[in-house]
Amino acid sequence: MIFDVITLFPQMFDALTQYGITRRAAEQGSFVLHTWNPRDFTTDNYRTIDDRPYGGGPGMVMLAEPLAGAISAARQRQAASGVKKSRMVYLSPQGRLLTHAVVKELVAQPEEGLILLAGRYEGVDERLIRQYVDEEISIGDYVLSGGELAAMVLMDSVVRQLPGVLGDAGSAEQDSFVQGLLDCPHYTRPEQFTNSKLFNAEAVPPVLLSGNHAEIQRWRLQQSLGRTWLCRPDLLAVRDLTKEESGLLAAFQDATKNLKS
Ligand code: 9WO
Repeated sequence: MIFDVITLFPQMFDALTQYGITRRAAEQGSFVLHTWNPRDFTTDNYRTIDDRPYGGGPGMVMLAEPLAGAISAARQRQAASGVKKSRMVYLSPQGRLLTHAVVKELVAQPEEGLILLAGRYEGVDERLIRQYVDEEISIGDYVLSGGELAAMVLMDSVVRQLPGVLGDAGSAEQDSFVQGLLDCPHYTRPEQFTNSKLFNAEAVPPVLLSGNHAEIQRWRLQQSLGRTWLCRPDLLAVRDLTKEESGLLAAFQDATKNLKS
């Protein structure tokens, strides 16, 4: 997968290429990331990339021309490396919400190049958006200081779904949301906190120590269903439950009721 990012702060993207799973994915060529600084596409002596908004008001607006220069350079590089179609995405609070379904849609077009525009200041000249941007994507209803972190969130969520990126072949399929459910609880050693000043004694659920894999799988599914019902009932409303799942959830709900009374 090929990403080109238009950004005033290219070094921020080291967070993606220098750490963890996404670093390994870059090293093994699962994705390629190029950054383009609009400042390098300015033509004046001051290398100006912003100006005051028409109509007045606080803050500055990113100039259309340096951005268009950077976008064109990114498109040319993508075309030269064999990309048939580049999809131009602007990260903004006005965009379509990034969900697992959107991530899957992007992963399903690996031959398509993505160009991500990360804005700064109060935003970008609207004519640049109208004439160059195919789609706006939001990562949530809040304002950031710029689009860079949103671009990295998008790329991270896409890259971990690419084939061969997660060591354990089944891991991406087992991720929370892949099944439309929240994740189950996780436990690791020690089995008991003894003499700990930091933790009260609290047992690991015995089923996880039983070695019965079928039972463990059922318990985990039940926990996922129960947590989704408790924390995100909206997710359950858009998903049909199998007979087994309905039974597991009913038992979870029953147990919760007993806790309350
Ligand atoms: C600045 C601002 C100031 C006062 C009132 C409203 C305001 N909105 C903005 C604004 O949206 N600034 C943007 C900062 C300009 C473009 C890049 N920025 C950005 C992108 N902030 N937040 C995002 C973003 C992107 C994707 N998903 C969530 C947030």
